[in-house]
Amino acid sequence: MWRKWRKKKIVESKKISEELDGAKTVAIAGHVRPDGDCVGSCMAMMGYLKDNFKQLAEVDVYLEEIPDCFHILRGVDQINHSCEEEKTYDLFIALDCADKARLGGAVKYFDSAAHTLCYDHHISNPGFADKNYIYPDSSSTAEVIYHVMEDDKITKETAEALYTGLVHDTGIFQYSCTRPETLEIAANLLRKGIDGNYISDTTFSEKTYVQNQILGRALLESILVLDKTCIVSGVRQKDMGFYGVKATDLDGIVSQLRLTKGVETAIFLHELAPLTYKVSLRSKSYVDVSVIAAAFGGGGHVRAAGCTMHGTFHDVVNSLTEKIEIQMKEKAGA
Ligand SMILES: [Mn+2]
Repeated sequence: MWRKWRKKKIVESKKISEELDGAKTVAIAGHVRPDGDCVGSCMAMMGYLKDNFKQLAEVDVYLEEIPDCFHILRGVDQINHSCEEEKTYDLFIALDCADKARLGGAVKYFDSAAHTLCYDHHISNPGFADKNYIYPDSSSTAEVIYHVMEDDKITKETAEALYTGLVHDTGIFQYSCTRPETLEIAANLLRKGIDGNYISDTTFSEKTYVQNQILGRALLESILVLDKTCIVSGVRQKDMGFYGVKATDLDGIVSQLRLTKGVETAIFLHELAPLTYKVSLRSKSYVDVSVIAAAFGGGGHVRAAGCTMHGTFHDVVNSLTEKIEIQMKEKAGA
């Protein structure tokens, strides 16, 4: 079933107005540890539905705690961070979520909803909803859902949320997932009168003092392996305690590592617990890190992916570099 949906071109996906199908109550949720695309897409969808479909009695968003920088977006104060309440919805919309388990606590509303929809751009998404619109070539879920909205019904506030999603998943339109369509959408959103620079600076570029400190520490302690084509660094729990940083303060470190000249792949390990690491992987031009992350139970995109691994720092790095080396040898032999 999902394959049929997946094959559809984005221009052929129905507008969201046609998907509501008499629904009166809608729940929207993204993935655990929400990022800019996840928060932006959820806020944009909520805003668009509330602004244009007065017949909807309830439009509720469920997300875990969000980073402070996203508090500039309209509607974030209405996000439900708890999934305690027993409610059933006519329609559940999953956004930017590659698998059902990553919905976190909101999965119970997904399971009990009369109908479910999924909009996403993760290549690893198996299509877990009744209807799935998954476009791995899209830069972001914000890009996917822009196409199911009517441009003239997008308010300035919804445009700000969509733009945030684009900015975060493209690294301010720098990553290779940025395509002509992405910039066309960004242009349309800027025409709504939004302040694109302000959104990029406050939600993406700016770092707190401790974020810069931990970034500096990670860069200082990085090592080059695989004939200097792979850069590796990590942050241990005791370092996080020393600098007083949270997990979200580590966002962006792996991207900075990736920018090292001569490097194809960047590996960043965040120690979650003794012998347990959250692994972030990035590549520049040919290593498919989504395959490597998937081999260790994770997922993501061709140039950006992640997983959780167990073992010592060196064991984890060795397991990862072994897989990277296989791909590099294949490339060299090709
Ligand atoms: Mn995304």
